Amino acid sequence: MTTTRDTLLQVEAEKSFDVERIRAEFPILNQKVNGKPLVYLDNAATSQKPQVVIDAISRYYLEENSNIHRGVHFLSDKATQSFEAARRKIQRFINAASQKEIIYVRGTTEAINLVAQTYGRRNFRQGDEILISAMEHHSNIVPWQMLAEEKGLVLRVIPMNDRGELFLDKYESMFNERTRFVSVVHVSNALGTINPVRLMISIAHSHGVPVLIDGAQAVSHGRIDVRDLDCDFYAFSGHKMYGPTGVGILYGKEHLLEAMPPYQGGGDMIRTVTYQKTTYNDLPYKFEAGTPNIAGGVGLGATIDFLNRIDFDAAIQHEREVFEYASAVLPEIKGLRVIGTAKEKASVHSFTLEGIHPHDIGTILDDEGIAIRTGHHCAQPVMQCFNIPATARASFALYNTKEEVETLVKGIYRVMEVFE
Ligand code: C6P
Repeated sequence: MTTTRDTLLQVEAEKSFDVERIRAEFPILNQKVNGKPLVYLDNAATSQKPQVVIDAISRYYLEENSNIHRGVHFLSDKATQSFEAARRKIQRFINAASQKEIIYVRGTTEAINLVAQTYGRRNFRQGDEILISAMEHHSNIVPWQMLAEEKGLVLRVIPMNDRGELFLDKYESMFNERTRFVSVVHVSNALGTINPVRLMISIAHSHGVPVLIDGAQAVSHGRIDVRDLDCDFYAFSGHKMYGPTGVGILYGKEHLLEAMPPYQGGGDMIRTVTYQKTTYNDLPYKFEAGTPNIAGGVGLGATIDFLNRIDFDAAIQHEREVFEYASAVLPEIKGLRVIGTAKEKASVHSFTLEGIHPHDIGTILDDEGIAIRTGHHCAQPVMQCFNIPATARASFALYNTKEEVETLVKGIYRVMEVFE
């Protein structure tokens, strides 16, 4: 007879983190590249997807495919339910107060553009100031620059030190009566720095200024609680957190979203339309014009189920141990310079090798079956700050292992041999 205690023990056992069992859930990892076992260390660009997410997308198309919020028929109802159930899972995952605060978008880039083009266009006037940081991805620079050009705004940049940490005292002193908005990255994709966003938000709020957090690199490396952070907006992409491409989330506080004009016009975002006047739908649909990425939303819901099932906290702990191992061994390589040495870091190791262009590092590592990213990582101003054209970047996920770090180190020595 199975007792409650047996069941509890079984659940606990399921939850303890076994990296080999997790790797088995990611079929793509089990392959050879250039005759060597694949070592996938380009997770900051996009993470791999577990079988359950691939199956959920496939099942959606095989069994449920239909347009949502529109039909009275069986399939439309089923598809709508799956898509909306996923929204509620995402809401719980980031601890948002209401599903009205969860807007489906294409990804982080679209989420930031949405806020710039709606909240920003409505609320900013000539001479108003927006604060961003010195370590932003282009997605959190260009949308604000475009708006600044159109409306005569001033974009101000919170500086950082040579370890890649923001100067918080300087940040605080940048607020004045023209400061209208702060938009900062949670975890830098080029440096790995974890910014103290909770503190930064409370400083901004003490000046009455709302804050958007670019969480593209943060959601898969730690628990995000938007109410605890008290951020006004939080943006992230499904594909960097083991979910599908083409779907992401803008979280926004309900009262802010309520007061914002729509982003795009079209189907589903309206309540009534005449040639004279259109009235808009309720949240969150007001911001979701046209047929959304339904399969993507369903896939993202399955991703959340996956993260909950495997014990996300244990996975984060495992990833942290692998990352710390890499942090210890990489700097020991002679001629290797780590770019971004902040005290608080996650997932990303950017580096250069003396006398060797990062693209050559990437190409030779690829011969060894190791996938990393090389270049400016869509963060050209960060490269300018460090006076380098590019870096090689190894970025980690919950399925990476210490053995893979060792393969990377051997690969780097191989690169150096080639250039000797
Ligand atoms: N960074 C990287 O290799 P999208 O493309 O919309 O899903 O995410 C954009 C984005 C925004 N902010 C940060 C901090 C990011 O890292 C990214 C995407 C990838 O670093 C692709 S350039």
